[in-house]
Amino acid sequence: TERYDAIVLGVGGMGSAAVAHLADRGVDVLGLERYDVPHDYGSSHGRSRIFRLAYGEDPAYVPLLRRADELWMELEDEHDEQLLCRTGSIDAGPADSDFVATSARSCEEHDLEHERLSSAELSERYPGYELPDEYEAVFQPDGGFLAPEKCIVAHVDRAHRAGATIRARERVVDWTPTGTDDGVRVETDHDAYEADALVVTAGAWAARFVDELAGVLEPERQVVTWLQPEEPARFQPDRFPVWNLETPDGRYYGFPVHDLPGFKFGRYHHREEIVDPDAFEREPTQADERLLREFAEAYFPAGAGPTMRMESCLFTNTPDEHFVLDTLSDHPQVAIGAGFSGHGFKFASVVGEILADLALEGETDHDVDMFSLDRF
Ligand code: PYC
Repeated sequence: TERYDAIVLGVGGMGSAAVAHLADRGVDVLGLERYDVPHDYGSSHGRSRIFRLAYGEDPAYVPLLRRADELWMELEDEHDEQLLCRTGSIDAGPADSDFVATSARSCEEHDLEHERLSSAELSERYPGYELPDEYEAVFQPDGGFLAPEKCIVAHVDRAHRAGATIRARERVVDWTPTGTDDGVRVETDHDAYEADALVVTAGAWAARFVDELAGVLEPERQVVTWLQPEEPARFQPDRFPVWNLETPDGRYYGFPVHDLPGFKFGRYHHREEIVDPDAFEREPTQADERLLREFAEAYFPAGAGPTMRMESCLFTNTPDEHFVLDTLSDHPQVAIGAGFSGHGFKFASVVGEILADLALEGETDHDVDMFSLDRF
């Protein structure tokens, strides 16, 4: 049986960062991935993920976002390829929008540069936006989008350079503790391994490996579309900040044209379909397309040209939509990064750092109290 200091179960957005941080600290680490590295079956594909510091979910995320930003910049410098494109970020909605108010509060409490714009001011500056007159926006200049597949490749490169072993197309069947607070044995469909510590970053599959997450995590089907704008110049990265938009019909989000034809957007919690990650309708349907097109025609009419592409992916939601970053109370040699609830990718760089802390020290200097497993 091969022996390692640490094993990381799942090498997607979060797992690749955890493997890189562990390897960088001189740890002999094995990363196990059931699919390819990177792959399209989970939550880290689709060419773009929003990065934003003004945080409408909760201002408590801002310190983690600042550290995530620093770590993305370090990774980008050493990888020599752009990972984060800074377009600025917009959070917009009706004047009574909680999301916009919390986004503004996160800027004020954490001293982030920002501007409040009326709908008319927003359209004048960024003409792709044609929101209702009474809508209001928060603009924060440091936001933008990450290229998720490139981020995974960059973390994997860093991990390899630091001596990590990563095996793709090897499915973990089960793990067992070998001691109360030290040691694990991991069985795969190819082999068995032992290690001092285990990090579980299995995305929508996490509850299969951690009983404490069963009944907490809900995998959800998500669909995004790319429409070819009628006015392409308005949807380029230098003229079209990434956005989250609260409407009476839910929250939507989107990106400028990047890497593929069309401008990409989706509805947060799309059609609210809780699914089995191994058995769901991956292929987008006409009903998916209708929902998204109706939105674009109402709020981004200059963007609502022909469909170029659609894709599905998975969210893994917790009941409060905050993450799980913790060790298991019965087995502190096991660290968990799970339940990112559709807004996690931007944090992957700092999540890797936190999971390495938890796996090696059992604790972290980052404030992760709100992500504890025992809150459920
Ligand atoms: O974090 O902005 C975000 C986001 C939008 C859709 C999913 N996540």
